[in-house]
Amino acid sequence: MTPIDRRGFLAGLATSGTLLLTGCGSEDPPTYGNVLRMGDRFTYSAQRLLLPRASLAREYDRRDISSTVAIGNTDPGNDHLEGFDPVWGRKWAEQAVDDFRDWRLEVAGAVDRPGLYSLEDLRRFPPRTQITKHMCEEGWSAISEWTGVPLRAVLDHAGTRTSARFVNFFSFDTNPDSIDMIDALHPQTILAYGMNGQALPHPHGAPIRLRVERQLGYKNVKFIRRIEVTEHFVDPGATGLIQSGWSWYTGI
Ligand SMILES: Nc1nc2c(c(=O)[nH]1)N[C@H]1C(S)=C(S)[C@@H](COP(=O)(O)O)O[C@H]1N2
Ligand SMILES: [Mo]
Repeated sequence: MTPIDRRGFLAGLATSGTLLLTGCGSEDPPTYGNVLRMGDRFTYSAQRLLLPRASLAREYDRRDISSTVAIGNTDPGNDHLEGFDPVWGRKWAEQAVDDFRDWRLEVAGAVDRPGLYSLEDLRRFPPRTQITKHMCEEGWSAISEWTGVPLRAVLDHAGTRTSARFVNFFSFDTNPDSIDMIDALHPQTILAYGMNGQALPHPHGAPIRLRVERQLGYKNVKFIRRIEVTEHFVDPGATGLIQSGWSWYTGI
């Protein structure tokens, strides 16, 4: 389909259903305009039109939990691995020694109360536990139990402005990424500090990782140190995944 056909197709879907399409541009992913990113627009528009905004990813039973081998950059403190950041990688290694007692999550940007949160602070929010299937773009999947604080609670606490549209995540390795407010406020979107009943293991993203259950594996940023709320889409640059051809929106 050409982009024009897609637009017609989506408009058709919208008017035949209960949804009203108010403007063709309103559901464009922020990466729209880059010819390599045409597919993003289709997935994003289709999902944003067809799925209720708070539709939940499937949750499983304890007996479904599979043993998961951590993949990706499993050790941000290892300077031989791809994705090593000389400043933040060393900091991560230092903080890991005493179970991240000195770690603080920085929350900044379009918020009225920017601040720093310790793991203890995050554990004081009402937690959410969910057993979900992680689906890696490379083809494997694994079911695990994740416990953490709903991202929404932290965004509320920090006084996120109504003008905010994106939440950007920065990790201790070079893996910046972002999600839109619909995913950020989704009830299953959590900053996980626990996995399968234990503290989040180092290779799986300690001290905290994002769980964004309606997107593919690589959107689940591990080893988070900073969150920045923005009113506009920010391309994270050379180390961001979209520059190397990965879709920004990978709804499943
Ligand atoms: N910071 C960071 N987050 C990351 C990655 C990474 O290399 N660095 N890899 C991603 C990919 S491709 C996947 S599939 C999952 C893997 O999570 P796991 O190691 O817990 O299985 O983490 C994602 N989050
Ligand atoms: Mo992945």
